[in-house]
Amino acid sequence: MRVSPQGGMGVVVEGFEAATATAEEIAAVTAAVYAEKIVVLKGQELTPKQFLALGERFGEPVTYYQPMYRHPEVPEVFVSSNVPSDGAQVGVPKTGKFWHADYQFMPQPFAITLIHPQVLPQHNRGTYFIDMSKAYQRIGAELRAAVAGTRCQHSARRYFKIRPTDVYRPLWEVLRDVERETPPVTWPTTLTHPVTGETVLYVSEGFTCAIEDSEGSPLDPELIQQLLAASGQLDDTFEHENIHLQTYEQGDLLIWDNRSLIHRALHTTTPEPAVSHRVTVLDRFGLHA
Ligand code: 7UC
Ligand code: FE
Repeated sequence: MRVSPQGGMGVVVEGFEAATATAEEIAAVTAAVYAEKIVVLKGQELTPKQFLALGERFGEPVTYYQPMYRHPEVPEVFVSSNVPSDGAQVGVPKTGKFWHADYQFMPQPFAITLIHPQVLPQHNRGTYFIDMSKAYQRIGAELRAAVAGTRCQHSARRYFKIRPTDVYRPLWEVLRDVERETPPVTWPTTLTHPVTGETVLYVSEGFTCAIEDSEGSPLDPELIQQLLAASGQLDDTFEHENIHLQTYEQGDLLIWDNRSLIHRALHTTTPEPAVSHRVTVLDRFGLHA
């Protein structure tokens, strides 16, 4: 197993064999996920079952709460796909096209996300990332002071995808069900990462819906906009210094630290097929120290 830095953020691992990886190799990859935030395992060719088995070595896999995203044979595998199989849609097309951390709106956000693209379009498929611990260092002393002791609320409501079973339902009922099933969760605006000890600005354009002071009184939502702008999330040119674009080659398997990083999918706009599989795991720590 050879580990080398890639440009910008993260490391590339060559010679990793998922089926025979030793405990020492898994520990080294896990340590790299926390320290370097992104690990790209090259040359992987894993069935959904093998992919899940690899995920299990990094933590406890969590099955996505909405059935429409689940792989028909291996429900722990989340499928992003625009390719029908035997005429039926499998998974959901164009997922995650907004800045977020996975399950940020849930009581137990994932520690680590693994993505294994299956069918890669020729053009414009990738994932943008922002390291929110680096972003926190760069937002400036004034904003750091403004968020000290505050907490944010996060909700799935803005990017909740209409399900096939929602067709012809009144929108208010769908919205009511979203609030019942996934009521907003509250996290400190800055988290202490339980492994690295870094301070992470835990705010995203996709899910963060309110900010409050230490007593729970609402603060001006403009503060959220300032945090989004200062961290690079409102830059629609994607040229902000905080933004890292990760592109994929066939056989890449990406593992990232879902506490430190927010991400945003870059989906091809060409009519080409695109499929990727995802496994998400909890580790033995909470979201924050
Ligand atoms: O369809 C999607 O973009 C899924 C998104 C709302 N959630 C991803 C997650 O794991 O939090
Ligand atoms: Fe995501």
